Amino acid sequence: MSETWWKSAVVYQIYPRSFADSDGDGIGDLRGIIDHLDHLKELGIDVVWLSPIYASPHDDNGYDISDYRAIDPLFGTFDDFDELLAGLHARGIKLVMDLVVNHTSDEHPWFVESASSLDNPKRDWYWWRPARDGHRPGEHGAEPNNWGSFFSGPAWQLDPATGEYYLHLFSRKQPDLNWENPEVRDAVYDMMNWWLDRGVDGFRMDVINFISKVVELPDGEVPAGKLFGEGYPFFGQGPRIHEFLHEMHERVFAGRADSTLTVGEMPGVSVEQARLFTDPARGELDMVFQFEHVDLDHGPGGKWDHRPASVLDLKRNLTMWQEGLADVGWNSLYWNNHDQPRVVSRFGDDGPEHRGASAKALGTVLHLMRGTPYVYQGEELGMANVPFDSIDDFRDIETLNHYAEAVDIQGLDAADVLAALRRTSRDNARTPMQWSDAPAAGFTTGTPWIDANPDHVHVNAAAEVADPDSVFAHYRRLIDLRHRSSVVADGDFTPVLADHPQIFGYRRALGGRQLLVLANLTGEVARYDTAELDTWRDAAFALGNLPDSPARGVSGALEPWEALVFELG
Ligand code: TEU
Repeated sequence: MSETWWKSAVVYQIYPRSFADSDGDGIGDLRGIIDHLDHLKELGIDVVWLSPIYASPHDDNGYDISDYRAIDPLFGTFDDFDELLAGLHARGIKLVMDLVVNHTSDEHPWFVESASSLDNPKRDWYWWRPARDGHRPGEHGAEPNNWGSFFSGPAWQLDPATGEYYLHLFSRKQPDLNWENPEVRDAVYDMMNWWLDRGVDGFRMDVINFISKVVELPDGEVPAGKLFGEGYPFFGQGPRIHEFLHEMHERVFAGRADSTLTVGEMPGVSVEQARLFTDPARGELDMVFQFEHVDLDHGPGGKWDHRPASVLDLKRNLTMWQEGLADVGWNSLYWNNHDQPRVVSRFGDDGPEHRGASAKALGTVLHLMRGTPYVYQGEELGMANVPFDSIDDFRDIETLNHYAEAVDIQGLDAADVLAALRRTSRDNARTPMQWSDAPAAGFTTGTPWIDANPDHVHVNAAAEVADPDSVFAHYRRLIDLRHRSSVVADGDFTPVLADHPQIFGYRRALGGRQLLVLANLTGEVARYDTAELDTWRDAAFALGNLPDSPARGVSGALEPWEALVFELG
């Protein structure tokens, strides 16, 4: 297998808690995944990225790990894991695990030891600091710096037993590991090799750009109206990040490069930085998850402060990333994951008339760009955001903490905050996978840990897999086209109709063969000048998302949410 096998691969993300429950406890598990492997095979995907299944107190649904070498009993056993891995490999599907090593759970033995005393040998495995000068521990303002947590509140927690604070960029139960300490790095690399030696095919690396921090941990600027300082300049892409990632590459992936996939989740990464992280000559990562396109609808107040993103906003940013990584490096391509609201509700139209067409149009423009596409569970069905109407319906720590801080501390209107949660909460991505129109969407025979979307009665796999006009069928055709056409995997990217306010258009070319992608990403008819597309008048129709798309041709008009793909050469 070539070292860049992933250039023609498609990855499917499974959030195990919400995928399929086999034992009726209302929580997804490994046997539930085993029972649905043929769904993945039918879709045609090449790799599964499995969100954490390790031992965890589940403060952040498994992204708080208490034992990296144990399967959480909630999800099953190592026998189940081995059966899942064998079942995937038997279908030609690789397995990429989620690697969460910027932090552990506070219940991990490493942290329990580290916290046990000021002079414990593992004290320096985490970021411990005394109260800020002139303050006593526990006093207001005594935190060692002014950084805020991503999950609301300060990024420091006082440990009364030792009178010092520990750093947690996420929840209090997710203390940050100190990567400056070579013992920490050795323990992580050892664990990674242990999983790869068991047959795992790579890792998705959680906030991996946060592992190098400016060791002085200085205060950040406090934006207007905010409670805490901006720590990102001091923990995102710190001074040793490339050194650490290259060291990891040498200690773990060297010698395995032709069969593994590494993708680094990097909130805040720029395209210039991504060129360095994914340049094969540098031996760091194969690709990264960047966040610019999914931050476009964040207003000045951040993710909960919504501002509509235009088609021009979206296509200009995606084009910049295509052009920025054209000559070196590689893009990962995604709309959805377990942290993002459902794209059909966000950038499409989840109403009954256009849900299917807009889901297919968004899938088309994503999958035929240059990069490796990621499909998040349910995206292949066109699953939408959930109309929760009470804070009691939500489960996500980030969501619940934000609601409490916004309503109880900042005094914002509860109805307004709830509206923002309905639009943006991570729980939109975490409702049960919709297998059928049965109660709880066929996800469980019990009571699901979070309510299923009521629309499962008509948006579900049972209804779509057999329907040639379904979102599922369209995703299957997109994946098949990537597998069949080296133009999709290796071709270059050139925008067309670049200033059109409704149409995202681009051309892919490799040797004498070309693809043209035209997608109207609005609910109104889009008219365009065919002048720059004259050579496409007689092109072969390759793919479309409406019943009469094959007849459309390059005609100067696209129906609402219509996507067309043509082939030349
Ligand atoms: O997410 C990191 C991250 O950037 C999140 O703050 C994400 O951007 C935010 O939740 C979107 O609103 C990773 C995991 O994907 C996430 O599930 C974990 O909660 C987080 O790290 C901590 O491990």
